[in-house]
Amino acid sequence: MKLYIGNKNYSSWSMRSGVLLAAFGIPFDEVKLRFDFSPGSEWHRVTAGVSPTRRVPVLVEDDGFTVWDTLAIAEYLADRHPEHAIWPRDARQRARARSLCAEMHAGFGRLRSVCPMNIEAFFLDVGQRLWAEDEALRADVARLDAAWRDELAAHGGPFLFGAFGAVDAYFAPVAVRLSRFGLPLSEAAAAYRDALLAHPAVEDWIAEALREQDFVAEDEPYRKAR
Ligand SMILES: N[C@@H](CCC(=O)N[C@@H](CS)C(=O)NCC(=O)O)C(=O)O
Repeated sequence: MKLYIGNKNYSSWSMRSGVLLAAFGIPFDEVKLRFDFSPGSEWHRVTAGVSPTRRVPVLVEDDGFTVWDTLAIAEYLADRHPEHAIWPRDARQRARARSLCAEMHAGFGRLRSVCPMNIEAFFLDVGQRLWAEDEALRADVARLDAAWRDELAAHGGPFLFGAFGAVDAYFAPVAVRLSRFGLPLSEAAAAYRDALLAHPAVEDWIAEALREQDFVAEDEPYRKAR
């Protein structure tokens, strides 16, 4: 099985699937494609052959079977690996974990657009300015904080439903955004953000992102160069 991903420094969607596979020790080969959207690039050549949406991540089985959406990848891995509690075993908790993943998948638009994932860079001044000026950003973070607090209080942490699962892999890139932009959180949510950043699969992803030392202008609203 292969997982095609983008730059680890920038690709929040790739991080969700990559961290999930690594956290559960599911074997796979990683194929990293640089975010280079210029005509004729390797990105265009390879994604055209494997990804119906030309986006990453995309999971490709050895027989060519393809799954091209992170929620579907989580479900597929859970189906293929029932030995792993990728979703909570309890039906009600599982429904809530899936609701949170769906909310992350489709929501938090302001946080995602003004605080893009950029693992190697800290934008604390930008974060402070945005926090003061941007009501929609504050609303996104307030909702995130409340959602996290509810599950942490119900299940006792350190992850949302106790042990690390798909929903936590889903929020790992958000933990990076919150920390890189220094956005304020409640004590409980901050502890969860830190637990996410300290999970070995997340730490490994971050370490590899730091080794990339790349600069993709399209993903850099706040820097002109590295
Ligand atoms: N809904 C998709 C979103 C994937 C996505 O937007 N991936 C970005 C990288 S983080 C991408 O491939 N962008 C390239 C492009 O838009 O051409 C998923 O869940 O995987």
